[in-house]
Amino acid sequence: MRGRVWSVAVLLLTIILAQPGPARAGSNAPQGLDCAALAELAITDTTPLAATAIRFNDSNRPVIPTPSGTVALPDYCRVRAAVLPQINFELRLPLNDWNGKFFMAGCGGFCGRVLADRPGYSNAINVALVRNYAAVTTDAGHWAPHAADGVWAYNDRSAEIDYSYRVIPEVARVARAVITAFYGSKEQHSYFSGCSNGGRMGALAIQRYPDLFDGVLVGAPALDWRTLAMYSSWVMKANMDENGNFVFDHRKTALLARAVMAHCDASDGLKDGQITDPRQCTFDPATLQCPGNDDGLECLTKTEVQVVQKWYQGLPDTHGAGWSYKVPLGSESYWPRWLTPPPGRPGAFYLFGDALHKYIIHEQDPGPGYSPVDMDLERYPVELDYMREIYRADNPNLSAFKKTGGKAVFYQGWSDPAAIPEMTIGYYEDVRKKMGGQAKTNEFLRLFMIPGAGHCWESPHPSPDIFNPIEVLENWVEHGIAPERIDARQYDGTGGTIRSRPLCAYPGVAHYNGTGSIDDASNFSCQGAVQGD
Ligand SMILES: [Ca+2]
Repeated sequence: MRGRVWSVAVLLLTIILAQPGPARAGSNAPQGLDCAALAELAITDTTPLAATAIRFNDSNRPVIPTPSGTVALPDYCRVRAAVLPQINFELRLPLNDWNGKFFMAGCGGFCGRVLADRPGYSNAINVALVRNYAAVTTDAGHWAPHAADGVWAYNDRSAEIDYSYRVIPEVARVARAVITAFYGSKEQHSYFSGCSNGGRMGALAIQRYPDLFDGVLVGAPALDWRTLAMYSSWVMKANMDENGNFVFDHRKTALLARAVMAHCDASDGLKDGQITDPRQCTFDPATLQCPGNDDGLECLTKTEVQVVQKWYQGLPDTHGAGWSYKVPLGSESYWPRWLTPPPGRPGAFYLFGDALHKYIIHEQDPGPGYSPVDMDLERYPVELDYMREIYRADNPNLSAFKKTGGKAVFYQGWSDPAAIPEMTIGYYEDVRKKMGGQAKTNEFLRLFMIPGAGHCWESPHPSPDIFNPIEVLENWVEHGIAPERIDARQYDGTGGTIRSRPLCAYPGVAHYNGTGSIDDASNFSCQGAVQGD
């Protein structure tokens, strides 16, 4: 139903090879090639495919955790290949009961691995496969030992372009060709889903390739790698002493988290261990300062107070470029992983920032001898403009996507110290302005802010954040049910629900109706949504 490029070679081979095969079990069986025969497909700019039928029995069938509980993985045809020059992907095609739909996953961080199975990770595709999607995931054009590695991009413009955007239409093109060859028909609906860099890919998909997908899920998007490079430099410098050592003791994050929650919890009108919108609260860490020159785990030193004050105040806009991104209040419990690592550990955000600065965000990469702390934040970083244009996914003009009937659901944790909430909200505000106001934006794009949630796959968080985004998007695309609120749950670790709470289409927020349990979403309504413009 969408415009797409078809390889003549595929169609010819499909006609030649699509002899009637042995009857397959199950309903809605594929009408095209056998799985193994997919290896013979010739597709433009694609290395030969490897195709294997993966069948399970009752004793070895994997069970996949999903937001709706655990579900058994269906038998599938596994297709692996590379689009030239080296974009690797894995496509999984249900052997029976294909739902007639196509799902593509984006990849997190700087990608570099094909991670079809990793539970909860946005690169993984089993969450779609168990819904009988034909589902594909990719490494975005390079191999890397981990998602924070950037060496692959060292003065390699081709790899950088593949990683940024070329991967999206190319993998979709080849996956669609294989799907059509296998099932004997095109898909009826198509979806893209990603978080972090995968969210950036989703945003880029609706900006650059508006007719590629019917529905797109965009989680905590890394919309602008230049801003995140500057932000990483700034949070790192703010936390360093003159000898280059980190100042803030990671063991004090719990103390700080408790103090912020105690101070800000009621700012939303409900003392419930959640901060609905951190912008409604200000907190001065000096209230935790140790007396005199004391130090101890139950108070902050003067220099630690200064670090946290800088982080909460935000990256100074010393050059008029409009950056004032802050480390969000309420994100403290995630800091040891991202910003305040234990001794000997680098901190995930510093790892990403380091690779960004060395290999990814400069037109001429400075390489391994450079560090984020070498960046001069007092002047406009003209040297980052060139690569910014290659990576950025912040174009608010979504007219073409809206015109095709496409739908997009954005989601973002309010306590995400990596993909900063204000960057996502800032982009949403730009879209709302460009697209003619709230009502017109609501017709095709909605943003859901998640109180208490950190970055993407760190879920579950200690707050109601469990929902099934695919289901939300399916309902909108296929049944015209636009999401006004999403009732999210918080699990107790054994499958039971501790509490539920609505997530509201931004700028709406969950408001307690005044009666009944505050742990039950049905006692809340979404309020504060802007009407009209
Ligand atoms: Ca509260």
